[in-house]
Amino acid sequence: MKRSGKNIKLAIQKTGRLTEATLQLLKNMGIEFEMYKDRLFTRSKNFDLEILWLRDDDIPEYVQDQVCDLGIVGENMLKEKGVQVTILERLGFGKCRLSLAVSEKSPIKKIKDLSGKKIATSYVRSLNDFLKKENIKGNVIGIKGSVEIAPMLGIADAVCDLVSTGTTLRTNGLKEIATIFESEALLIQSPKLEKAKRKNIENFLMRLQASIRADSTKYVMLNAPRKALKKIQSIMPSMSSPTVMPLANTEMVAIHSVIPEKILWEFIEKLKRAGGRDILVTPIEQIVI
Ligand code: PRT
Ligand code: ZN
Repeated sequence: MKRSGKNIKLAIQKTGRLTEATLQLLKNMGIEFEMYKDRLFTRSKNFDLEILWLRDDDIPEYVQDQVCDLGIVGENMLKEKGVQVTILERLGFGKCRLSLAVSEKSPIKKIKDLSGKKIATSYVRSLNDFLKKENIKGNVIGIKGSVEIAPMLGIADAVCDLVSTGTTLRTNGLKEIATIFESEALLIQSPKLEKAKRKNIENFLMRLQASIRADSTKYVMLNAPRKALKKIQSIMPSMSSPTVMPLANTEMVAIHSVIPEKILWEFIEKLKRAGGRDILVTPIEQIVI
């Protein structure tokens, strides 16, 4: 594919917790590229796009400094680096929270008790911002990796780290006392974007949003007695306008609708109670609005 000035550079995590979901998202967007083992950057075969494979820590600055036009990175990393970039989309994966935790036996119960205490973290900026906002004078100890063992080693009274399932904290005899912020993966854009790239980014974003929308919804089809139609329409989520079609049996109708995945089972139970039957649920590939 011929490259032009509209070619966009996207930074993604090379290997880590965001990589698999990021690659799945690009695949759902129909963007094809070769996977190399020792890759630094890859060109898409069917979209004006170059992918740069980076450590997640480097992505915010690369996007801020226009080395890359776009990046996919955790909100936690963005906050920690304090960069100036534009958030284009929240991506719904890589969800976690930055939390404060102490040993289960610790006398520290609430954030005010952290005054004068040693807190180990690799999120020094985020923790300092939080302590300042809460007007607490803590002693922040910056360490890289394995923060959760700091209290056991006697080098800190508390830790500030990312948590998703909470297993790591529990395994190390720690309990959360406060959440500093919640985080998920974001699509970010360089603050100064070359004009020639704008249209291409619009197309990229349209595909991405269509994939995200489709990912969180299902297509539901069912048959129901015509007399149950009013009741069934009343239980449809407000944003969906169902398609209603006659059937050979004139007392029955077929109803099709797009339903948010998170309410799917609750919705199916209601449908059945209202007289719906032969309920089919299928995935949706894209929703372009
Ligand atoms: O090599 P590179 O620098 O690119 O990767 P990395 O090792 O620094 O980052 P990585 O791959 O661990 O995480 C990338 C991003 O995933 C983070 O910046 C977050 O946005 C997101 N994320 C989501 C998480 C977690 N969940 C998570 N649980 N990042 C880290 N963790 C760690 C946490 O630090 C702790 O050690 O997992 C442990 C806790 O997990 P639970 O499930 O036991 O609570
Ligand atoms: Zn990292």
